[in-house]
Amino acid sequence: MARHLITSAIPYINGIKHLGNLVGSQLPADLYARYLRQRGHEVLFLCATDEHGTPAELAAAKAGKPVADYCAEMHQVQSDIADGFRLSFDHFGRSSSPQNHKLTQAFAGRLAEMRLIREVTEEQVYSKADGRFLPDRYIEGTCPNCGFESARGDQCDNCTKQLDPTDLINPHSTISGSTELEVRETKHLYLRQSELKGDLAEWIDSKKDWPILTTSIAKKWLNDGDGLQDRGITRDLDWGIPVKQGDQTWPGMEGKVFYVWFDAPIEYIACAQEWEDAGKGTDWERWWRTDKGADDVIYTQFMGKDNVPFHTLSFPATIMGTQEPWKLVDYIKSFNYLNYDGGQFSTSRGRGVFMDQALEILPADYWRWWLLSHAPESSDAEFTWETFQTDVNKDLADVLGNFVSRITKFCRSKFSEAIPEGGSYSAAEEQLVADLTTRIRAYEKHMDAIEVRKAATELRAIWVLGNEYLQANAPWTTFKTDPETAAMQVRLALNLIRIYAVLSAPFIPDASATLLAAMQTDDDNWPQDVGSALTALPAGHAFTVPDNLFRKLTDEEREGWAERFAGTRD
Ligand code: B3M
Ligand code: ZN
Repeated sequence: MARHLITSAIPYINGIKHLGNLVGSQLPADLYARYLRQRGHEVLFLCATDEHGTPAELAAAKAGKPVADYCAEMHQVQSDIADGFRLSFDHFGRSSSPQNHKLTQAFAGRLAEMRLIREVTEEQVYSKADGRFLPDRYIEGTCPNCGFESARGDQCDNCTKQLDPTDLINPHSTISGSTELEVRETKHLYLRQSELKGDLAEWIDSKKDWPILTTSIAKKWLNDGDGLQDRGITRDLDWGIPVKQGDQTWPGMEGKVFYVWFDAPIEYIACAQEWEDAGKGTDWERWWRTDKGADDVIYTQFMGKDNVPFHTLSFPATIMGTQEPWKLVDYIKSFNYLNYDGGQFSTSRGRGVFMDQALEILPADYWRWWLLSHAPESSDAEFTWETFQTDVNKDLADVLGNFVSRITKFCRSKFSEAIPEGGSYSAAEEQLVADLTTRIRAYEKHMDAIEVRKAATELRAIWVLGNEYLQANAPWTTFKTDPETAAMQVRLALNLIRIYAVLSAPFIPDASATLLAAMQTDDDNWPQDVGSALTALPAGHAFTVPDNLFRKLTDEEREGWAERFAGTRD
């Protein structure tokens, strides 16, 4: 058994995330965490809200609230929605926590000690109309790299290039829209990450098993020439982690805060401290310090592709630069984008389905199944209401749901609400055991490798095996001439429900719990040996017929939803 540290990219505090965000980090991370726990591993699964920087300030201003209040409220909102989607974080922290303040300041202090921080008098864009500097998202313009017209001051969303506000062509203030901008001097701290280029290149090169999406983005910016240029880690903003060391000021840095992308990944570490301080666990350093036992931790990060440069270059540079025994990530699972009905999900335009709205219209499992089985791994994927309706109806209602309802109802009507005795297996059952074994081993292999779509395909095929078995062996027909054999077939199929509940739990945890409850068992042991797993529920074991597991989505619903989510969010 191993110890697995899992983190999902921490969502910005500035509003409720859409389904594209969800499937790009939190949801697959949850799938993996649930699976590893089921397989008996020790798991620490952490996520948090990313509360600093311009996204937080801008959203709070729009909501007309003090930014601290806004963040506290939105943290609760995001936390409740995460619960709604059954995201099984061991802790859902906050990057604005006192733990992260202290740790971020300590990292900066240590990096300065290692001579990896330099002070730079730099030119920043100042807006006269707004009476302030315009860092990061306070400014937008055309990307000098790809020509995208809405590139932000810190990164282009289209080509993922990290930018400085002064790089933008035809920039404007996102506060006032003003284009009356001028360049003024201000002093900032820079992380000398270029010094670490050799170490980073060697480290990334050693990661032969990483997804190509991850390494290609990392290498692109590593070798791009300016991809690894020294970057400012401080900002002229009010809200954030003050640039100082505890009570001590950092000369020349009065009134400045750390850049959100400096403190956000450090929150992965601080979150473990928060987890311990909240009384949910002990010894957080055992997960994060290689001198305190974390050398045998396997650390996996989940994120969308736009976050890859920060996790393959900037954050590792922060960690390596300290020359302290912090745990580095072992595997980075990154995702492409999920598009929405012929375009992009858009938070600013309210286009697409947002997490709260999704839960208003359907329970979590419907979304979890569809999103995970369409995870944008090898390329971008697209959500359409047609495919959502078709796939959910087919996979969940026709295949899994139908199997369960057919066999439980049949048993109730012809035998009783208890597992019947029946005779011994014939060739068809032996074949089914063999087929299930092959497919379950393949499912495990894909889950171990975090091949989300392949795992979903295999799970669906495992469900199909049960239906095909019932179809071919038709206990309802057998029953007329050979009730003994029919009883054996039913016993096997009812046991298969328990196995389905166990295997499906990482994808559809609520349905899984419903099935175990219906089968009146808390035996959630993984089917290591399929033959014996099919005897877990003995003859005479009582069960109940579960309510309809999944309902079918109607054409009227589909049309209504397509219309409702086409435009701006209400
Ligand atoms: N908050 C960006 C995002 O939500 C950012 C991730 C931080 S991970 C340390 O996509
Ligand atoms: Zn670009």
